[in-house]
Amino acid sequence: GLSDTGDATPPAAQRPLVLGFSQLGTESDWRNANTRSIKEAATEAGIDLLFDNADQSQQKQIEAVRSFIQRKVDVIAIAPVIETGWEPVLKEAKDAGIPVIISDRSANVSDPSLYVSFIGSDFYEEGQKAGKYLVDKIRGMSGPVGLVELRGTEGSSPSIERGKGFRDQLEKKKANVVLLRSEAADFTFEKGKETMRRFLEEEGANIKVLYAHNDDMALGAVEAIEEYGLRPGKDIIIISVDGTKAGFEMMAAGKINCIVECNPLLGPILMQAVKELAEGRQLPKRISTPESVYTETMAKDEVGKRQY
Ligand code: GYE
Repeated sequence: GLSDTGDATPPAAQRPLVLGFSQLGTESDWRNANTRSIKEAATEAGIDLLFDNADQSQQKQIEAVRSFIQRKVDVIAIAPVIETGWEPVLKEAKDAGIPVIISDRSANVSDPSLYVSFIGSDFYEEGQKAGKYLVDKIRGMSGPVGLVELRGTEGSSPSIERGKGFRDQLEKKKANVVLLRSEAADFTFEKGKETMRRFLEEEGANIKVLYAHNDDMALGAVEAIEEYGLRPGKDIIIISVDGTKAGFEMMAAGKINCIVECNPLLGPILMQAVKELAEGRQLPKRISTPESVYTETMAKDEVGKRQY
């Protein structure tokens, strides 16, 4: 009830928690599913969400975090567009006594006390899974098999790690491949299409495999391949990452051969973490979500079950 001291401010436990979330952009279906998941989970958990979309700009993300600090939110969460450059603003949050959760993409910091937990996927493992599929798929093909790669945003942890895990796996298995072209296409459909069109103009039918760091770029590339007069999924093996509904539909149509899943539905885990922090509990430094690999033969059964 109301205190007789005349102080109208309710005790902390009765106030809704306030979470400031800096989202990096709207580049892909994965991202939009991630945003939806966070907004829905906040509503469901009764957490006040201050949501800021930074349009791929780290500077805007830093400004958003500063405004969250000024507004004295309870917890800050950041999905970092690129890996580096976060130390100063994380230090500002720490000095203000506000815990920071890194979500989705990782941030490279030398002082691990600058954030409480990283909630997101193991992108290196995703790259390894993609490499493993490729090695099995090209077994028996006469080589060297021509490969092209559409990388994600330059400097982003998923692009760096998906590239590394993939390369390490190919090397380990001594895969008989030759990397013809590799370019950043920013995780977008348009850039994926445009870049694949250029790859085809330059390398033509030498291209036997495409590894795309996400579904949106793979879907753009499918269009470019068809316009060029080749058959995606047949003339060119396509391996992608994410597992969006649109990606699965393309795989069910036989135009994508393999999708390594990356789960964007991080909202409920994030809200749980925010609540636990508010209760003074310690979070594990690393929280990851279970993920699978899907191939053509499974696509038809799975496509109807996709939530994003
Ligand atoms: O794979 C891609 C998105 O950071 C894991 O970003 C995320 C990646 C995702 O644009 O589609």
